[in-house]
Amino acid sequence: MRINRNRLLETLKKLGSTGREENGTLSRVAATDNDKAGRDLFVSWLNETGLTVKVDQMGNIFGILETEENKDKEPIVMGSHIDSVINAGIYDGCYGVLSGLEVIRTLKENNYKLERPIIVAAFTNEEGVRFHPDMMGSLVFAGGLAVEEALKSKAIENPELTLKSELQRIGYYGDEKPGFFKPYVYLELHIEQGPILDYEKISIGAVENLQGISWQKVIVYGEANHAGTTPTRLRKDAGYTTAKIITFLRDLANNSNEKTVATVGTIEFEPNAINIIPSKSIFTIDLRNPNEEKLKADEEALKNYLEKIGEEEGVKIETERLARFLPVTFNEKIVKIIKDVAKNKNYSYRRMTSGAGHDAQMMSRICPTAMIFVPSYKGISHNPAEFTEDEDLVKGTSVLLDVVTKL
Ligand code: HGY
Ligand code: MN
Ligand code: MN
Repeated sequence: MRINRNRLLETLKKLGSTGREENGTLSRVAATDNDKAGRDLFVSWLNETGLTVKVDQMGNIFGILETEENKDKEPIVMGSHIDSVINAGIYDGCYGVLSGLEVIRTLKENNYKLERPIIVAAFTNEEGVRFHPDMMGSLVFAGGLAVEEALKSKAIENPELTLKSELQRIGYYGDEKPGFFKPYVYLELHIEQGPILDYEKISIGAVENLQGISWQKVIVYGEANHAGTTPTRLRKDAGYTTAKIITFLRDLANNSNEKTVATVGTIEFEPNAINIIPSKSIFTIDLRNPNEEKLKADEEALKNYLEKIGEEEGVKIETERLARFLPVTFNEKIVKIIKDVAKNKNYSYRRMTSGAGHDAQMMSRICPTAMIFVPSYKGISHNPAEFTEDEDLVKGTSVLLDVVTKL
């Protein structure tokens, strides 16, 4: 039994060209019209394939293939997400969802006798760009956040809009209660989004664990003042303070032999004028480490630094927790099956850690879970230059098919 290579690549390209901005960039950000366009296309493919389509209150979409005989058994679930970051590539998330669809299509065409139902899932707001935290749809499905809570989260561009109002607006505020079924296993095929497989020329990553994530929003309150007349020693400069915090974070990462990574991805000054010392700075910190003790120590070091620099600069600093996820270890039995399948197909493979967050991080709370990676060209991701060779894409989906039949 072999997947249909052209159909897989076709669906990837088609979804990749859906929900683009006028200027051609791909930003299918959660619960926007662009996201709706991608969702509608995916649902049309599920219907075309004759699957039962269910949507839950978080807008998570499930394509279900079950029979009279097997419908009471826990299903095998292959999932990921089809929402994207701003100005994204076409593979992040979509590759895993469309590979799940391709696997189901292949099983169906070959009248494969399924012991269990099989489901392809597309989780809402994996990226967490517009609504915090990220991996939100799978987090709620896995019982890590109450659905009422999640639906109240506000859109960062307009606090009038909530996830609920936006899901209703795009027609994906579904009836099913998140967690309306318990998976037998959860498998997520994803591009690595990092440089290891590409650098080492290895085709398949058997992902054994995923690092912890800490997201915070920081607000620095300084004092607006004249850029020309105010002597440096009298300044309460929110901008300068922010710059000191960003360099502190880089030093923290550089000094961590346990590979801490730190990112300040968003920043805004008020009043944001060339000749006014910023009175306020609002920015976000993304801190990650595979080791929970180390991540906690990093958060502690940051907290102490904020107190110190606040004193020194005479500014007030507030923080708000946006997301905090523990590192997870995936199911060793499934990781072994992934390795065995890759080996039987004579594909090169290696065990590895995921640097990125994924829905699998949440689903591992409720069922045996593991991930399969394929190489990302030069490790580039969250960038339109994100790229994976067709050969590697096909290998990954073929491994997913064989892992599913083995399970
Ligand atoms: O942030 C992440 O790692 C994921 O892309 N949401
Ligand atoms: Mn992703
Ligand atoms: Mn992503």
